[in-house]
Amino acid sequence: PAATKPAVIFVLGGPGAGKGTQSEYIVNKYGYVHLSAGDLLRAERKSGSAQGQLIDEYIAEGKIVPVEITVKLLMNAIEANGGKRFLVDGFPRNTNNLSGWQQVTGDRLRVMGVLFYDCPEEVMEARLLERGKTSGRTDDNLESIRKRFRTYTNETQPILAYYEQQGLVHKIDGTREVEEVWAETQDVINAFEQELL
Ligand code: UP5
Ligand code: MG
Repeated sequence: PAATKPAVIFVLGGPGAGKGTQSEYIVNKYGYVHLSAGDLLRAERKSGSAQGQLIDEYIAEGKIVPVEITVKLLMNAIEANGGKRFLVDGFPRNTNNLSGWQQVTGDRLRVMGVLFYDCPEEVMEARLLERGKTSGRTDDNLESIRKRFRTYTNETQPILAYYEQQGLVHKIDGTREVEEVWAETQDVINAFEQELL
């Protein structure tokens, strides 16, 4: 029955919009399991597997890694976890991601909706350049950041439009202070929690 299926919330928004920050808050308050597709890919890269080199290049170029790799990492993490509620952060990012996900998950998971952090590029760029001073992320430099923006606009925004048409997108202004963004985020999660009762 639908109520017993694991629930999934997608967390989308441009690079630096605040997906990871808000996801951590949600995890702490509501006990969702946070699955950052980017974090999983970065960890896989470090594992030194054969795929590592490919992932490395895609990330530095701001390109989207082939879905077979990403979906496998996500499904492994979902299956390894007894959790019932998942935040899938930074995925699906293009139509290839979307169809790959749908193919693999079928109707085994319940997609509750999409948290969309909306933020202009100037704000995101400033945040990422600041973070880049200490993050060690190979894509937190101006050249990679601009490539990430282009990929986001060309490939990820159409995915948001797709979910928007289904009435699943909850758009949140991500430019404000973290605590203000968090206040609105909680309203959305509380509504999901009501639906899951
Ligand atoms: N910050 C956050 N919120 C703030 C606020 N309200 N006010 C002021 N500052 C705020 O935040 C970024 C920075 O801003 C931090 O310093 C934070 O303190 C500050 P964060 O919460 O980390 O934002 P987030 O949206 O998570 O930014 P991130 O850089 O992680 O976004 P990306 O979407 O670029 O990164 P991701 O890890 O998802 O993907 C990286 C790459 O992996 C992609 O470019 C792609 O190459 C690859 N990838 C795939 O190929 N497929 C996938 O499915 C996923 C990723
Ligand atoms: Mg992130």
